[in-house]
Amino acid sequence: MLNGALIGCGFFAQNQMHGWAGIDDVTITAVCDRDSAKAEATATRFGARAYTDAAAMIAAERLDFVDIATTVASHRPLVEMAAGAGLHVICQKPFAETMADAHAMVAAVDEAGKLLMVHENFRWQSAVRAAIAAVRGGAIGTPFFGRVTFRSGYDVYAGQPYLATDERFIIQDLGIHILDIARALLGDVVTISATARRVNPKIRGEDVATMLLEHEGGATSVVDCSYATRRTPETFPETLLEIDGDLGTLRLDAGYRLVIQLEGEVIRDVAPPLLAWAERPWHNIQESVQIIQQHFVDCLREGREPETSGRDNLKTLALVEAAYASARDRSRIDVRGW
Ligand code: NAD
Ligand code: 89Y
Repeated sequence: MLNGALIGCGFFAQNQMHGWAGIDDVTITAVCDRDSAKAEATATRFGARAYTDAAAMIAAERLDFVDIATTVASHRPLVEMAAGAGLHVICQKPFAETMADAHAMVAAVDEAGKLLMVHENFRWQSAVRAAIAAVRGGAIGTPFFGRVTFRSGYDVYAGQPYLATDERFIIQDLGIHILDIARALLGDVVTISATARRVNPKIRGEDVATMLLEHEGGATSVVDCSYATRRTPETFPETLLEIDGDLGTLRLDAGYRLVIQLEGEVIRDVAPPLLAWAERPWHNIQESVQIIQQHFVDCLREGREPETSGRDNLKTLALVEAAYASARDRSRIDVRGW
């Protein structure tokens, strides 16, 4: 049995707790939030002990890992604290506010000889996973072009009010996932250029971003994100895909419809299951939470690095940082060595 503890009992952490409840051989024995009401509510809901101080919780509990579900500013101190206590770590995205913080966290957990996984869950959504498996399995030959797109007018600010007030919005919050999917499909990135703008006058950061990526294998992709797109049907929170290969094309269309065209056309329904605790339209994301957490447990058991490890996530985070720099300077940025 693995003993874990959750740090941060806010909006998204509830999904993580449900996810853990669905995984065998893991118990979340304790939860912690600086806000005692949130800690108590989550502890009561899921049957754990409540704390308001992460250091006190780590000292008092016998833990194998911590699952950090706080917003980005607290990630580095919490990851370093957990590493210092010799624990395995999962940390929510965005992993860090700077590349220096991200590298420091990877080094701290490495020095402790423990596993560090970033909760970069979009590439683990079952529909996206089906597309990744097909592309990696050679279903359309060698890919030379990709479009990875997320356009929505869904009110994300209601559940996550900080998204309306933070200086950075869509690239750091959502684009990070979509860039990560582009990497998962087409490989690591050499250069990126981006434009970004704010359409909704009521928020502080950018809510539209369009990014052009050159991948190591020679493919080009367009990664485009918007929370200012009003359309019917509303596709939140689906990521749509179009990948051209030298043998054929693959699309992940709205409604979780996977289309592979070679001589003929194969259409598969890859809609995610509605888990007992999940709610539409979030069920797609909620299922991926359980899948990525199961992946972490499998990696711990088998002694291997998670696909979405801290080290791997440095490459996704570099794209986020470079996208902001490119949009600001109107430049094209080589991210190798970031
Ligand atoms: P939230 O503000 O609702 O919850 C964060 C909680 O952490 C708060 O209750 C806060 O009191 C607590 N906290 C902060 N610092 C702490 C500390 N040092 N010790 C103890 N508690 C602390 O935020 P949220 O919307 O749940 O988002 C949390 C993270 O999850 C963000 O980084 C966000 O980007 C991410 N998120 C990920 C997904 C996904 O699909 N992967 C979806 C939504 C949000
Ligand atoms: O915070 C974001 C995430 O990670 O997935 C969707 C989201 O909740 C809003 O953009």
